[in-house]
Amino acid sequence: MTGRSHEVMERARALFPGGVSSPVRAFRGVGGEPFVVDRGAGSRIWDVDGREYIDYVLSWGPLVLGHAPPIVLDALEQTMARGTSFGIPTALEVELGELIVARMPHVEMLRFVSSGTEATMSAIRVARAVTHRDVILKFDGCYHGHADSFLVRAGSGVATLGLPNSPGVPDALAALTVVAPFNDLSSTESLLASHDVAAIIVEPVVGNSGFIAPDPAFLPGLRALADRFGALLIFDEVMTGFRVAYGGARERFDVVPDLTTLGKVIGGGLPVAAYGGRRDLMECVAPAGPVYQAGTLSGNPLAMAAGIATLTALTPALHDRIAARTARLVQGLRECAARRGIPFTADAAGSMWGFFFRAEPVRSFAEAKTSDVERFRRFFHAALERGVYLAPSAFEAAFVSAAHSDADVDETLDRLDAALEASDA
Ligand code: KE4
Repeated sequence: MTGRSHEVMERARALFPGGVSSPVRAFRGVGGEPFVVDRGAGSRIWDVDGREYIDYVLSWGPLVLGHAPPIVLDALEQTMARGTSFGIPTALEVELGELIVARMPHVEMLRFVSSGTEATMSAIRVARAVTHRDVILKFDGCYHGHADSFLVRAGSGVATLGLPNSPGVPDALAALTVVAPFNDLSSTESLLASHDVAAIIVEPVVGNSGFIAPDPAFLPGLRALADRFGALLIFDEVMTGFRVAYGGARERFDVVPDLTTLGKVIGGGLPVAAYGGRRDLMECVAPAGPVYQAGTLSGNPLAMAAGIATLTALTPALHDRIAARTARLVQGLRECAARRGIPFTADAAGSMWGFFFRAEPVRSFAEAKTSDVERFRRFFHAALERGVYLAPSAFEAAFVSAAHSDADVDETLDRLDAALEASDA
């Protein structure tokens, strides 16, 4: 990057590790220097040098209505005039909680927190407390935030940076996390038979190894195995919630987890996440029960207002419209790659999608890693040069918003077709 973006990043690198507030933003997975964003509106973002992009990262998932939707801005304006934080119960928390439970009735009770990491770390604390077991079972390439127990063969930025685990996580703690390949029920069963597992935690559709869909038998199989071995089943829906279906993965796959974690969309771009599920489990959380978890800004009124506005606007009809556009984009990309004879596989679930430069479909992180990551890097930059912003990593999912029009999809397909040609070896 040149111009003002470069100037700002020079200063940022002196202030922040890698010049960023979160590792995946640093373009380490694709090379080069990130642009500095100036503003967003609808499906578009502009960098500080005035370049415009059609955005398919959407703040890594939260912006299901697109950038700066008027309904959210109005809600924020009205709310902030009454104060920005209280640390006292507000009716806004109840309103957002009721909107979530109405769409996800298996979430009988929930607690708001401020990040997906807080949600997942709290969910496994509940699971360990109620089962009196310590071991957590996760899947290779899944990312559940940066709490110590999850930084074991994780996806997202951990995979992007090639960090198999993270220094600073005590071996004794890492040993309490066992890892199976996604879509592999046999390995999962073996681990459950040889460890007292408190909980299985899974991204029902993996968005942190690139996009990987579950085999039809996988999630029902996890439910049956969890029941058989006395472990809880946790759906980490921080990314899939309100994206893979109007009611999330539980609705799409008809499998009911014991606990669910949410984030991203439920805050509409402000810091909101939540964990919840069976009432008997959640009533173990302080102050109702002994499992302690707390947060100064949990249930923050501004964040609640943004979430209420977002979920209120996201009707079943709007969800279906975004999902249809996502499917058209993915099919169009498949056709572009096929016309050019490029090994390419792409998939979508609702408004979440992804692709790999590999001929065969991807069913696990190990398979994702055999895709042509170098080709992805060239394609990413060719797309960026043509005004399409994709996730700067081969191991991330992409998203579509209500603000992406049919014309945006047509324009995107033209630009990405040109990027495929330009990025040919
Ligand atoms: P946060 O702590 O970043 O709010 O949420 C952690 C998390 C938990 N579970 C799932 C399934 C997630 O996808 C995430 C966070 N996702 C990444 C991107 N894949 C956030 C982007 C980043 O790390 O900067």
